[in-house]
Formats: sequence, C-alpha cells, structure tokens
Amino acid sequence: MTNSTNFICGRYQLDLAQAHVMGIVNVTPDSFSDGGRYASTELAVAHARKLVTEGAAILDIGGESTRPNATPVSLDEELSRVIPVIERLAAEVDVPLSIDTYKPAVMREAVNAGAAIINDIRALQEPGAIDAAAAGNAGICLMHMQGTPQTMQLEPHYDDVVQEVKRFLLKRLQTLQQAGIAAERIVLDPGFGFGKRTVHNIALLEALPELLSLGRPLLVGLSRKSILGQIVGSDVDQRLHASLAASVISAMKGASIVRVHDVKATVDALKVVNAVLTHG
Ligand code: 7PJ
Repeated sequence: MTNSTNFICGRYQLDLAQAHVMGIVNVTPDSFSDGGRYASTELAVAHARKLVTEGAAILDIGGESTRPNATPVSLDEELSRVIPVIERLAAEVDVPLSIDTYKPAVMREAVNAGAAIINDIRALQEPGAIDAAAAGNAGICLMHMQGTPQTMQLEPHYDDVVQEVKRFLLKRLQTLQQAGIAAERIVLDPGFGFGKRTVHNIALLEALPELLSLGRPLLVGLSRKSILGQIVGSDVDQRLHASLAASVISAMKGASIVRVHDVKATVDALKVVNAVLTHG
C-alpha cells in the first residue's frame, strides 16, 4: 500500500497525517564538567528520557554541530559520542531514534545500535551514503542545503528558491528510489537556515504546500534558528515563543514533523493545530 502519510522507519510505522514532534538531543562534550565521555552520555540520555515524557514522537541524536562555522568532528569522535547514547536509549524508550549525520560509517553503526531514522543534512550525497542507508529498513530524512556548513551563510543565492529546493528534493527522492529504497521510508526537508537568507526561509515556509506536492511528508527544523532571532531580535536562549510560532505555521502548512528543542511547549501547540486540522 502506498500512502503519502505513512512513514516506515525501522520497526516503527508513523502515521504522519498529524504533526509530530522530533526532540533534539545534542551529544556534545559538557564544557562545564570534567566528567568526560561518561558525563556527556549520561546527560544526553537523561535529557532524551525527559523529552519522551514530554511527548516527543521521535528523538534526533546528533554528535556534530552543523551550525554555521562549527568545527567538524572526526569520525571516531562522532561515533564515540552518539553510539553509547543510541544503545542506551534503544533499550529503554519506545520511540524511533534518529541519527543526525552525513557520514556513512556513522549511519551504519547507529542503525546497528538501534537507530530507526537517518537524518542527513547532505541528503545522502556523501560517497557510500546511499548504500549505507539502503542496507536496513531505516527511515530517511533528505534535507536541502546550499553549500556546506562552513560556507553556506556567506552568499546564499537563488533565482527561485522554492523551485530550486523542490527540484533538488525530487531528484534525491528519485535517486533513492532507483537505488531500491521505498518512498515510504523517506521524508523531505527544505533545510531552513542551510544556505538561506531570511527571505529564502520565509518563501520556503510559505511554500510548504507546494513542496508537499512531491508526495512525501515534510520535516521542518526552525527551532531557535537565527532567522527567528533576526525577526524577533532575541538571543538563542530567548527564542521559545518565536519557535512555537514557527512550529504552528509549519504544521498548519502541512509539515508532519517539527524538529525542536522545546518539546513540551511544542507538543501542546501542535495539539491545538491537530485539533483544528482534523475538525469535521
Ligand atoms: C536541521 C537538522 C534541520 C534536519 C540541524 C540547528 C542546526 N536536520 N539538523 N533539519 N538542523 N533534518 O538545529 O540549529 O533543519 S542542526
């Protein structure tokens, strides 16, 4: 059965007719503690548990920051950050775990450790990434980015941002299907803030219904991003209300998964959206 709202991810199947919350779990060394790897694993696992009790339908686990100008992390370092967290969570929570990586080796090990979704800001364009993702039955998020995290915000340029993002996502969707990956394993993401100016981000947010015409559910990540800071004029730790507005707009315009830091508040906001969208 092909159904544009069914999302197969590992042993899970999500019905994305309604909007779901993906909670962000960053596994980065705790700069305020000298407890090392054990401490950062414990912190991430505890945070992830809290997000599940707050209603996260998916947890997105990442070991390398992809913010503009972030320092790249080695393969070994990334593995040693994320794999222990995935192993622990796979044994104790009952929501799909997503691995936020573009490295094929991390994809493979994360899936072996229990990850059910591969969330790739490079849309499986690294050599070997398609094979790594195709191997199991993990769900896949394909995201659009112009440039690389190191350079993407220097001079983003588009003639028609919506059509260019749409064409890119369609091409990647087709390439994956040609590699034998079922469409039901794939969700699409316009990649807010990844090589985009404010006007581009706003145009894409407005045009989510157009991207939905690609036939797959949409994932949106706007939580605490600098585009919101530019609109509201607030620092990154003061963007909750702007982030909630962005999640509500995204869901009203058809996004199925919103990737956020503030799970409890977003779950409540989306309950209101879902009540309206399913009315009558
Ligand atoms: C996104 C992501 C996003 C997807 C990050 C941040 C930057 N994955 N990983 N979509 N953003 N799929 O959270 O500020 O927008 S990291």
